Parts: sequence; structure tokens; C-alpha cells
Amino acid sequence: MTARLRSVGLVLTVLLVAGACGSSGTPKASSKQSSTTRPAVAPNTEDIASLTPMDQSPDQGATRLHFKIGPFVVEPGQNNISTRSARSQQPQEDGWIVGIRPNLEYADGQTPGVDVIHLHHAVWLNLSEQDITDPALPERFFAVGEEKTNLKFPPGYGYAYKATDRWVLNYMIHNLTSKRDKVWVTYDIDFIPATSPYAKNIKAARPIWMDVQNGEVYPVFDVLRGSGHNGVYTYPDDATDPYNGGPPKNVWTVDQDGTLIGTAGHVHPGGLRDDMWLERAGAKAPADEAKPGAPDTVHVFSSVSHYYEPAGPVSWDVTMSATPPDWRVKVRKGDKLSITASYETEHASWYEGMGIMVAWMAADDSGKDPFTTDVNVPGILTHGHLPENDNHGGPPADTEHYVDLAKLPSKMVPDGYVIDISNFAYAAGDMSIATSVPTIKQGQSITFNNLDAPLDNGIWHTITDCEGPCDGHSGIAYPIANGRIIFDSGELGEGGPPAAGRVTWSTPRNLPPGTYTYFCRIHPFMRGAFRIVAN
Ligand SMILES: [Cu+2]
Repeated sequence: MTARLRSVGLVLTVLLVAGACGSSGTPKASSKQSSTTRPAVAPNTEDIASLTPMDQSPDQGATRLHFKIGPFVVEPGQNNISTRSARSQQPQEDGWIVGIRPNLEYADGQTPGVDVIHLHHAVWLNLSEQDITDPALPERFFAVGEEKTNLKFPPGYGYAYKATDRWVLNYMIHNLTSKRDKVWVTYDIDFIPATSPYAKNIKAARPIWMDVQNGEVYPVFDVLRGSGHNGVYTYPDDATDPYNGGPPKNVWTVDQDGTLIGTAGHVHPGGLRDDMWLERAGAKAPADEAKPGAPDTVHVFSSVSHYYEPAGPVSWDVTMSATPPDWRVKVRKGDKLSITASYETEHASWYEGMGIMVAWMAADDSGKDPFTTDVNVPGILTHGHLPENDNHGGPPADTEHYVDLAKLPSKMVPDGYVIDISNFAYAAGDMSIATSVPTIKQGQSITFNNLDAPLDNGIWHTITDCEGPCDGHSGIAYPIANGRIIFDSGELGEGGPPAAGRVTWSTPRNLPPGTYTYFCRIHPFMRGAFRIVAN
């Protein structure tokens, strides 16, 4: 089955269940009508939202605990990675965690628009345990980005929790605007105390953090428009020397016999799916589930991104599919578990993309052998369209803020001309203020220099191609890196990842004549253009 067919199948599956269950405790996620004026998202999303596993009542014996970490003061334009102790925001007694639902909130409980402030990622780490797939790290047991995947264990399983565990939150909160703000990271935990009679029936599961760039501080890769095959680029399989000659980072050798009981994937906008594979020496996968070119490697699950975004797979208006509650995959010590992440390459380039799947593994023997049973079944969507994704942006032109720079006159500047970036504006050719377009001759170059606090906690800007006139309204789906010629500066800054480690970028000298419109990937309201004329 193709990914697209399967995602349609998922919607139908969920709807059928909706008919049977009706809706329960309706979340904020589904309580607000979409205010977008663009074509409506799939009409059934309200029903899907009410089916979010964590929106149902907690399992028998479980209590839903609410936690919040903050406030986080989000500086203008902020996009840095940091950590904060979560010690005060943990369950107070030993027990089992059987579900987690994360969010980002203002003081009043509202969730910021994803076009205003977004949770690039948050990772919950347990300092009291060692990570299984990267023992140099504390145990990574939960993570979330703007896809806001909920975690819900299959009945009978949980994550063993001790009140003495020390948690820390690794977070990247991205302020897309030039205004300071304040937010909290919140999370609901479904918890069964160890003293509960229900605790006796719970079996322990361990988090197996799978990541195509496992161990990296900032585990990302770039996907260029037009790369890959038939509009899809799969990392690391389609990359040239993805790990610089070193061992693959997307593989984990299974450390003991056991059973995988669940997983879900994480991608960024442009992402189509994460796939999980299992290699067993000497085994033979069924032809339709074998990894191409690897007959001893079987496909165990595809976590598919389902976009509610009307413009297609280009924004955070998305949910990922997770394994159904009865998914059980038997694994043996020495098997090689791996994942791949696939992104679309027809609409745009996608910079700093991720591919992560956290799988949960129990020590029992309840799994099915994936080499003899088809375990790669359709998943379930973890939530519906969320109201914080209502501002999609895009054409028509936002004439209040922008002009079509292609229509403005050229202003010749010398080779090596420097355009400073300060206070969220490009000093020459900024779409909001320019009356002319800085212009060089073919073969020459312009250098951009970020003066906006490029150090720690800095304001990091990019110069990234977008198709002209690139003057539509800013939103979660616009602009995107869809220029006819690809260029990107990286994040100009020196505060460590995700910054590029430099504050300048020069335009390539091999660009053909034309007007090149660009935007800042970090602050999409920032737009500009430069021009190249023939000698
Ligand atoms: Cu910027």
C-alpha cells in the first residue's frame, strides 16, 4: 500500500471508531471552529480530534496529573536550544506512566498560534537512567514538536517511574516575531501509583530512542527541492555519505530478546513519514515488506504524517500516525533496528529536518515474528486539526507590509557589497521598506551580515530563496523555500546549534541574471530581494 492510500485508510479507520464511541471529554484542540478563510481542512477533523487517545478518560486505575514548566521568557526572535530542571513537575510517588500529552501555553491557558511562537521541540530526559540507544546521554523517554503527538501505552504496559527520578527538559521554543513573550510547557501524565491494585498488572517498557542522527545535539539534515526519487527524499538512504564515513546513526543493535509494543514518528514540515525496519541475519522478509535491496530486513511500521494543511505537506498542521494498541513485534538480541525519514521535494526545500521514532520495548515474549507475520499495519492518528494552526498564510499579496520587489528599480552596488541585518530588517532590499533593489553584475557577490545579537540566545536570521513575488501573508504554510534557484545561508549566528557558527553569508557567484526574492526561515515576515544583471 502506498503511503498516501494508507493515510486515507487511517482517517476512515478512525472515523469508524468515532461512530462507535461517540465523543468524550472534548479537548480544547477541537473546541474552536477554524477561522481560516481558505478552503476548510478535512471536514471530519473534529471527530478525529475527539478520538485522541489521551482525550479519552484515563485507563482504569490511572489518574491524570497536570504539570507545567515555566514561565519561559521567549526573547524577540528567539530560536535557541536550552534545558531546565523538571524536578518540581513530576509525580510525587513511585508508579507507572501510561500516557503523556504535551502542550505549550500562555498564562491564561491559551495555546499560541504556531505562526507566533512554536515549540520546535521538547525532550524529557531522566537523569537517573542511562539512555539505551546512546548510553552517553540520560534516558530520553518522551519528545514532542509541533505535531504534538500524544503518547498512550497499550493496556497492561507502562514506563516505570520512581519519585527519586530527576527529570530535565531540553527545549527549543521559537519566537517567530520580534516581540518578547512568556509561555509554559505543559503536560498531562496518566499515572498509576505503585500502591494501586492496578499496578500489579502493568509490565515495564523501556524507551528506545531511534533517530536518523542519533546522538547529535541538533539531530537534523537538509532536504533540497528536487532531490531524491519521484519527489521524495529518504534519509539516510538517499544521502551521499550521511555519516561522514562513520557508523550509521539510525541503527540500534537490539540488546536482549523482547517485544516492541508501540511507536510513533516525528518529522518537520515537508516530512511524509518515518519508517522502522528490523534486520535479522539469515532471515528472509516477505517480498512486499522487505527493504529494497535488503532481503533480511523487514518493514515493521510506517508512521505517516497526515496533513490537515490545505496547501499540502508544508506546515505544522499535521498529525502523525502511531501504532495501534495491539501492535506487538518480537525482536531478538542481535537484530538491527533502524529508521528512515522521508520528505517531499516537489514543493520546497526543507532545512533542518528531523526523523525520530521513540519505540517502547518490553522484556516479554508476546510479540509476533515480523518475518512471518505482517506487523506493518495501518496506524492511528494521534489528534485532529489544532486551532493554533489556523493561520495558514499565503497569497493574495499582503500589500500593507510588502511590495513586489521585481517591479522596483535597480540600485547598482559594488562587488562584495555588505547588507547588514538588524532589528529584523535587511538594510537594503527589504520588502517592507525598500524603494530599490540592490543589484550586482553577474559573477559578483553580496554579503549579508547579521548584527542582531548573534551570540547565545541570539536572533538568528537566514537568507533563503522563495518564489517571487513572495509577498503573501505570513503564516504556517507561507513562505516556503520554493525559489526557482536554491540558496540558503543557514542560521547566521554563533550561539551553538542550530546557528551556523558564522554571522555572514555571501551570495553564490554563479547565479544567473534575475531578481532573487528571499525570506528568513526563522522570522518569515522578513523578506527581501537582490538582483543580478548580465555583464
Ligand atoms: Cu530572521
